[in-house]
Amino acid sequence: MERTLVIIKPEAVIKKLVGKIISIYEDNRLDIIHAHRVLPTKEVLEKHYDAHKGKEFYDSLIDFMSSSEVMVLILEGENVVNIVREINGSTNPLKAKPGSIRYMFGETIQKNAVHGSESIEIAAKEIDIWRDLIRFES
Ligand code: YYY
Ligand code: MG
Repeated sequence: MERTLVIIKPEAVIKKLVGKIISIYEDNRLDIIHAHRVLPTKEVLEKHYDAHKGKEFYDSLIDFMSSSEVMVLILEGENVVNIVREINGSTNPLKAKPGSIRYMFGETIQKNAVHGSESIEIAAKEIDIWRDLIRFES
């Protein structure tokens, strides 16, 4: 069954939006097969955001994502990668569709509430990158 990695980002955890965000995924019939709250290490974040290394927002992004605990989720379901990207909405909350998580809860392009993997292949890589930190074994 297809899987994806979701990260509920630091500002959304601080604002106690974890329950609301998880409910939105469940209301869309997706299965949360793992959830783990953790302070991300820079080592894991540097692997996770490797594709953005060198971009002007990269250092600030790594600092922000390691500033406070996140909730890491693994979701499972048919077409879950695309469904989650759709539910999350555009990267920039100002451009996200009404009803999407980033529209409702995003503050800025950096503090945009959630991360969702971009493809099935990237999801598998990201799950491996986070595996030890979130104690996910299967
Ligand atoms: O996959 P997605 O999260 O929607 O966007 P990406 O283009 O992969 O960027 C990853 C991450 O980087 C984004 O969620 C916030 C941050 N970011 C930023 O802080 N400033 C930008 N101009 C672009 C992206
Ligand atoms: Mg991305």
